[in-house]
Amino acid sequence: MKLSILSLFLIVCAFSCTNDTENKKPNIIFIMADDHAVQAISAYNHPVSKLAPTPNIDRIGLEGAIFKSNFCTNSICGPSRAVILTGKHSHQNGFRMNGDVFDGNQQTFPKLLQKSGYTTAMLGKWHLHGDPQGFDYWNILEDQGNYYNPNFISPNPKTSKVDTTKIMGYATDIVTEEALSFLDKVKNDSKPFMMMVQHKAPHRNWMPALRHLNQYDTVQFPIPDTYFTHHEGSLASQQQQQTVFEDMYEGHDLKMSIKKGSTELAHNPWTTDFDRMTPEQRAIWDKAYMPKNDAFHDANLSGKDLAIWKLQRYMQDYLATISSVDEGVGQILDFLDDNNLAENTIIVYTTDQGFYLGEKGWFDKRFMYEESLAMPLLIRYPKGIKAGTKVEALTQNLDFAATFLDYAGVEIPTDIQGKSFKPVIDNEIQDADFRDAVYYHYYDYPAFHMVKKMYGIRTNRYKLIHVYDDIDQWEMYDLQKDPQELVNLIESKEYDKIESELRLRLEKLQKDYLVTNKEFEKADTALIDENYKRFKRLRGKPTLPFEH
Ligand code: SGN
Ligand code: CA
Repeated sequence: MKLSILSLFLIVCAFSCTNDTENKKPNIIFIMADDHAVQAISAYNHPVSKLAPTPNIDRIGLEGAIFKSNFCTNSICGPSRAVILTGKHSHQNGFRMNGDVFDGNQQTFPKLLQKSGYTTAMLGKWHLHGDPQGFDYWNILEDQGNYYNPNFISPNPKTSKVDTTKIMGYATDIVTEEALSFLDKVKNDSKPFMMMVQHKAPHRNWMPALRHLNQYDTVQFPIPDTYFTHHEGSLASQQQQQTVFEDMYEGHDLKMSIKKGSTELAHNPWTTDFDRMTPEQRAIWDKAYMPKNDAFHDANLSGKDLAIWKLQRYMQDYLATISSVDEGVGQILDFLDDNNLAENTIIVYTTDQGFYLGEKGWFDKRFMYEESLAMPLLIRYPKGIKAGTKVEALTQNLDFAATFLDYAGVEIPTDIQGKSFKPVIDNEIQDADFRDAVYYHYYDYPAFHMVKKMYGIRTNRYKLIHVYDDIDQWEMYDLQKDPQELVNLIESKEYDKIESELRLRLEKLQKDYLVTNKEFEKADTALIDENYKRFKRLRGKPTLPFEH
């Protein structure tokens, strides 16, 4: 009798405990890198990533879902982050460009999750100029963040003030350690958690961790077909300042030395990134870069060879910064496995927008072309997503907030403009029926890289863009026939009908998203001229510029 009472007790306990975990809302881990191109994640199979694989990030997609057509609404850092937090387009959340200040009092998905019982954390790059709200814990990189020995800002538990602390080490590793220590704190809690882990890497000026300084020295990356394009159909493309071989700073970006045998950096308008290193860190850095910089001086390159050398140096550094991000993702996945958390945790890997890895000759983002419009998105949730799922639906960063709320069983407020893509994953909606077109608007002109203001629409086959500031030009592309977006079809009679349909659909999208005329304000002409000159000056005189 004694035994059976005990067994009954154990059975009831086992049942209620299992039940408890089963009913527990999913934890959410949102990992976001900065400027991590789709081309540089091996799960997407691009030739570049085959030479620099990301096995841990890939695991998320292979064991869960990989999104093939995920796009941002405004290809720039702060604005993308604001869209993600609010589920609203830039003109609705008020953060249109990097210099804006995010109104932290507005509704965000972390606040809604926190209110519904989640423990929330925000770690790493924030870049919204204002303290994070809606988080139980936060520790953010100051402004853009630095790769070496970065400053972090966090609330002081004793006073109501915030503290800025310099933390010694490498930014990506520190953010990963912060994430692991938060997980350790909450791993046994009955409350679910939502943690945002936001890396600085692989943002400009691409400074790898000391252990990765020579990782890709011997790898030659493919040169994109469009590296030397003249941008025939696009005035905005002709007037940008983000061409690898013309606009990179030779010291700051390319880590070139002034001459053979010297460790002094070539042109570097601000030295902060290197000045933050300790003498020991700098010595390791110089030991790694000096032989390759000396070899460059010996080679005496010019013209196209020099332009190609610059691309290789850019790729080697950019991809090496991703190695530490991938290692960090691996550590988080291991932690989930070791602590029995994997099953009930939604883990997301994405970035704030796409990036150019030499396509069209460029680095940076901002344009509405595929490389910067597309955002990688990989999600694993063993309980709710079948391994090997591929999503072709036109999803957006605009949808993240609604999707997370949906998975958490929290009501999605009606003013959120994005849509949950959970029904697509659950096969309740077919990919093609989720969304027929995405809306885009970029405002940050005349800022860094001088990319003009533009808005537009992308369907699964076509793209229509209106560049509207000091130039007024429409561009249209057939992505099926011209995936590299080199032939502007706006004057083509053959496409007249499609163009009219796209214009109508664009107007309808603007109406639905509550876009008003005040969104199309132009920049001050004097400032435009001044900034063209200012950014060229900042760049310095590149080694042997050439006509191509
Ligand atoms: C810095 C970079 C730019 C970059 C912006 C915005 N210059 O100003 O190249 O476009 O950030 O990037 S740097 O020389 O300081 O690196 S964003 O991702 O934060 O929007
Ligand atoms: Ca970015």
